[in-house]
Amino acid sequence: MKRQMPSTREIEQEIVGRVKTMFRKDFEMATKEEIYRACAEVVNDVVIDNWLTTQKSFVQQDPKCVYYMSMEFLIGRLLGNNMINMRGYTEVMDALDELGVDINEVEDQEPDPALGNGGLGRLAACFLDSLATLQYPAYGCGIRYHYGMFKQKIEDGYQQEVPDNWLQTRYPFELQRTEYEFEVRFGGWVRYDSQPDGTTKYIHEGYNAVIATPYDLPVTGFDNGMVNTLMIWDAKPKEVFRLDSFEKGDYSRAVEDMNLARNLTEVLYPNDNHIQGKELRLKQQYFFVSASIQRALAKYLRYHKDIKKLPEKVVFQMNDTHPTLTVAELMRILMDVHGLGWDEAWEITTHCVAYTNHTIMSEALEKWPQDIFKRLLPRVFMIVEEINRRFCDEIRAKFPGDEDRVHRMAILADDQVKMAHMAIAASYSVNGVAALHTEILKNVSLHDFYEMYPEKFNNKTNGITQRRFLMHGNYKLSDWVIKKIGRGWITDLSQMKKLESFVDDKKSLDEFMAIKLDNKKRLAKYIWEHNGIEVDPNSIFDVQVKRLHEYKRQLLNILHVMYLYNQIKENPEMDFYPTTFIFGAKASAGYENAKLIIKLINNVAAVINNDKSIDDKIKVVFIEDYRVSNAEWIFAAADVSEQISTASKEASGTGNMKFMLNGAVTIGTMDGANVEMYQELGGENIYIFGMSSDEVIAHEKNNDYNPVDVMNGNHHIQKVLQQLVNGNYSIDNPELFRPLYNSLLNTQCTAKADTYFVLKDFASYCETYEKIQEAYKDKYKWAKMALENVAHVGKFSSDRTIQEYVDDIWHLDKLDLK
Ligand code: H53
Repeated sequence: MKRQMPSTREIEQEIVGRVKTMFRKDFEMATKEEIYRACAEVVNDVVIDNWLTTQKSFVQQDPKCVYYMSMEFLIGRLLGNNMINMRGYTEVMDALDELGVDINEVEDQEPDPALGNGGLGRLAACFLDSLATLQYPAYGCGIRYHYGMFKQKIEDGYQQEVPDNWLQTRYPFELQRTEYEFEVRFGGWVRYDSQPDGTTKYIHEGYNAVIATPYDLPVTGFDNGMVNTLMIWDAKPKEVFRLDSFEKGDYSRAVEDMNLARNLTEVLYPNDNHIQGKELRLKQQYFFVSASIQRALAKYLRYHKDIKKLPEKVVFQMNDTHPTLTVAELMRILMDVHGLGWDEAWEITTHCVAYTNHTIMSEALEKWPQDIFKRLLPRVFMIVEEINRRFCDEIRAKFPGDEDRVHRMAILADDQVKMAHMAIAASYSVNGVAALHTEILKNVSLHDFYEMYPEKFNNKTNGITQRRFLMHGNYKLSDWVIKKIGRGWITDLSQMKKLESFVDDKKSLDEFMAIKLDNKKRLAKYIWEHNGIEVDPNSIFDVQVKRLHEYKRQLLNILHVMYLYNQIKENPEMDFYPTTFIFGAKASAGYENAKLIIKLINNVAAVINNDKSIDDKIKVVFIEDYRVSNAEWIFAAADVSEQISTASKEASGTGNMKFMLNGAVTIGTMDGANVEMYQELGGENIYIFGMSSDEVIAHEKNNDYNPVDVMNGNHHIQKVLQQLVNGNYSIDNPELFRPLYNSLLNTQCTAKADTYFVLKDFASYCETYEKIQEAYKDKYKWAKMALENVAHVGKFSSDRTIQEYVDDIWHLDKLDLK
């Protein structure tokens, strides 16, 4: 039986009661943090009852279950999310109101669990939300990083990274489960033992071991009593450091084990779409993969005898190549622990694992040096060698005489272990994350593999959860939509189509835009409090928030702002609708150009915002520490959504969908899921510019793009590029932005220039932007366009995505919770 949240009155009493018992305080004396903790316990109480009921149904119904294997889960704060999903948000808000406390301030006390970098990690969190809402049994499997994504401080325009110690105080939503601990082994060597029956036993010796301890977090479904589990693994030494091991001469082993455990889960690597190839990262991968498989198999074997039937009950979805060790580790456990032969183990493994590819960027493709891999995981490496040997034979059988192809596709080649190749060789499904991306995988980047296994390839266009990104982040719009079309969209986003009947109704459009204005005021206040910049809520809010990466082209955006500023300076009377350009982005700590782009944005902001002569026509704001919690407010306040990646490079994008859901109009390239947004919206409700992916790919292939030619033909570009290096935006150090200038023009001839076609797309971007300016002046035209975006967002719910994964790949059974 689903347990409901109590009434407002009861919640109020419970909060007061909890404050008393937890902190020995009268409510009036409690800090905001203590009130947050009390609220969390009130909500937890309901969540845990439902968690127990869900577990009981699991045992009774024995459904097939997906293990979503991911190095990242960018879950964001859970209090608000759980209150929404338990249908108790308003009740808690009212109860707190009665007690004279603002719910936003209480929610603000929760650390933002930032166990991910960007799109990939947030997608995993949206998927868990949808799985629980659709009542599908699922476990998220990840790592309990002690330090999540760093906090970003901007000092003198530069990004500074500050550690994110989210576990400094106890996190109220996690539950340590020591009863599900497992051992994970690293290093050592493998001894062969011939058995009397002619088989060989492989014995792993001389290893270092750690104990993996899971912490379970509840994943609540919307209004259905379903609570799935996200297990994040922490490490501890197998044996606490003991003096007797010192006496036994094992001192260094004991210290090694302790250090290994201490380092393993310490920190999330802060790279998005870029792999650094650090040994510790490979250890992290093996650690959580091994522990998760062990727990999954233990759970399976508690209720089933026949390990060969594992694929009937278990599927491991590998989120990018990061958890690809799942393939070899599952093989190892099936053979070395459960005594199966190679063929039996391979049969099971290849029916249990599926792989999602999230990028075509070559720097994101994981390749591990074989020597490191072998030293760290000697037995697993042997298995990879055998997988590779058999896989190469299979290629030869299908394409006789084509040794080039064998070399291109091999898992072990060029002294490296190619993780994507192993993932594809073993998975029964390989999917891309947007239609265009999947086509590029099939026809270009994974073409060899597509020719070998066409049946494995499929597309699953990404999605987002409307519960967090509308109901929680933009409750005013959410309430308005409920008033207009009812509540069905909360679990069936396609119902947003019903808003079509209001797109020509001026009264409705007025209401809709009044909500946008309120949200802009909320963000303007945030900007004032955090940046000390006054922005006009009546100006156009033009927003680009996402990770800083050259392919995402924040540089194109800021160069365009510099161009607009030049235009206004040259023609002060020019007709220009005041616009606030808002940026938010973290750069990987070692990514020099990305960090310099942040500095450029901040310097441009300083110059423009302080230039009285332009009458506040342009304001530029860089929002510090962009993260899930402030993102919700930013999406709600946006008029224009910037989705301007170089066509073919953004696999899907999910920010684009969050803006659309909140009624922003997109300016974007035909890249990733923008293409499908265009199809859903029709050309009138989205602004498309720039080269197509085919054109980009052709230029890359032919190597025939010369940015200098583009510059020579466009004096606006010449001017902004000059301003990059003449001290206009860096008076003290005119050379400061030279590396960006060089990256575009390559005057040094050290590398390829303008890899991401910023200059090539510049003119088209400027022209298209003028149309946005024009459109915004017509209030109802704009309002209609914005509402059309909400009305056509249905496809981009992660509920739709998850249903497709279930239908085509996972084949899960819904849990009956009655
Ligand atoms: O994954 C998102 C996509 C987005 C893509 C992103 C991503 C990462 O965040 C990290 C690594 C990686 O390979 C891909 O860049 O386009 O929307 C979810 O699929």
